[in-house]
Amino acid sequence: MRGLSRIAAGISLLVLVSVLSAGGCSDNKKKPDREEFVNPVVIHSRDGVIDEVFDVIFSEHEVNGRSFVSAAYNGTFVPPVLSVKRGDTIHLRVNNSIDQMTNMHYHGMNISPLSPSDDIFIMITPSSSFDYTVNIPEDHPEGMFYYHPHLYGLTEEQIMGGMSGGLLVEGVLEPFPQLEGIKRQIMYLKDVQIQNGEFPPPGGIDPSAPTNFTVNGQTNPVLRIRPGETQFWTLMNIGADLYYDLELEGHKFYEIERDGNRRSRTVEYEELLLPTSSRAGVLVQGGAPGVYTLRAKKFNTGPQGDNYGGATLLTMIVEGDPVLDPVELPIPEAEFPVVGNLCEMPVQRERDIVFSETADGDTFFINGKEFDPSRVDTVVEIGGLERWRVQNTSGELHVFHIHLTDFQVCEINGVPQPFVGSQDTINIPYEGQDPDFEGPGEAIIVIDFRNPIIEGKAVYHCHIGEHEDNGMMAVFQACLPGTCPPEE
Ligand SMILES: [Cu+2]
Repeated sequence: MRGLSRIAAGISLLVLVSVLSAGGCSDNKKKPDREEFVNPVVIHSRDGVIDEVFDVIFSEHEVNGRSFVSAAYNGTFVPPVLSVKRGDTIHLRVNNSIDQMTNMHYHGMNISPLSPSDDIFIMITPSSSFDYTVNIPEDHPEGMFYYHPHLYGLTEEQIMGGMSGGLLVEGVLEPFPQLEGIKRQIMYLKDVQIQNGEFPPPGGIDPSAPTNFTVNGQTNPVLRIRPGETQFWTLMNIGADLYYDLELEGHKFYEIERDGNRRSRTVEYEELLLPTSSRAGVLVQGGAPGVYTLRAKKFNTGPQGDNYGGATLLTMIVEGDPVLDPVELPIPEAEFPVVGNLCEMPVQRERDIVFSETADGDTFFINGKEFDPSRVDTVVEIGGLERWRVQNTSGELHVFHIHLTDFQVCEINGVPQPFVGSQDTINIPYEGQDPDFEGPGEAIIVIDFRNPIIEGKAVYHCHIGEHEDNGMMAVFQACLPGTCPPEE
């Protein structure tokens, strides 16, 4: 957290009380008619192509009965899911009609970082446009990705204002015939702070401040399921800063997809932690008839970090005729396509990556340096795997994310992790969080740098918007053997 947060923390109780009474804190507002849960609009590719225009405009939105103005794609807080198949092409024109720069990143996608594809060094200046072309390879992982701006210093506020939405590569359920035709529910988990009736001014977001939790822009909508019915939910933490520690009363999450990768087997959770930018594809099966809540629990990111209040995200009503022949859960492991265990494979290189911050929590570093887009911090030779030890010497959690590829988590604070597949985001414990583990918190991951499509420059960073915007980001250059520049 930043110094601002400290000051705000002192008066947070007072603020909380006034916001609660104004109905600002999610589930405390009693409405006579609860809204039904609504999926985001889905735009499907046609003849292998999506051709869309996103106008970035200041527009008025209503969340939890309160209105505010923020920059958004085509004026909506809940932009569409772009749904493609392997081998498709996305043509996306971004028109910048706000008074800030912006750009677009295709989070988690295994695509080219070269312009006009996933080049996050592009800056679209006010009153100008950029035409992105994203070619999705024929062997691209299937699952849920997302798009959001990646403009250094402005990412947090642009995302919180609504600029993030789903990018679906279809096909993740295909190996499982028993899931054919099941209902799919896509849930954008986003929060927005509204201060004195307005979206926070530049630099005004305080991650610890009271906020409005939403699912697809809705506040605690009702979602219905039959007893024994199995639905596929994609829970997407696509907000600016928050962790979501999720609990579905009386029900389990059966995860079969994480971060746009099919798992190697079903992973069962009573409680599912989604750091910023994580997406989980989970099967949920309706239990006994009744009313159950999906809650984000209160969450503390550490002594140097932030406190998020909890909220009810939605209410699940189990009702109607029971399904007579429910899908057997978990899905048997034998039905999952085989995935290689990267943690057991030889690596070409090992590195140490250290996340740190100043004592006042205002400035953030990777390996002692603040982000500089003109510097190359890490040169990676394409063709192999690398084992990275990502350490956190600060007193708050950070979220490691790398562009263009995925990694497998091998160890967290010395504890070997079960093999469940790859992901693009991992929470890094803070120093001292685990009394049994001495020194900085750490995760050991193996990153896949084998795909030549990643040739070019991209970044790895903390995905907490506040930290990323204040220095916690570094550049990597992926090069083909024989073409690599010397490392600085
Ligand atoms: Cu961080």
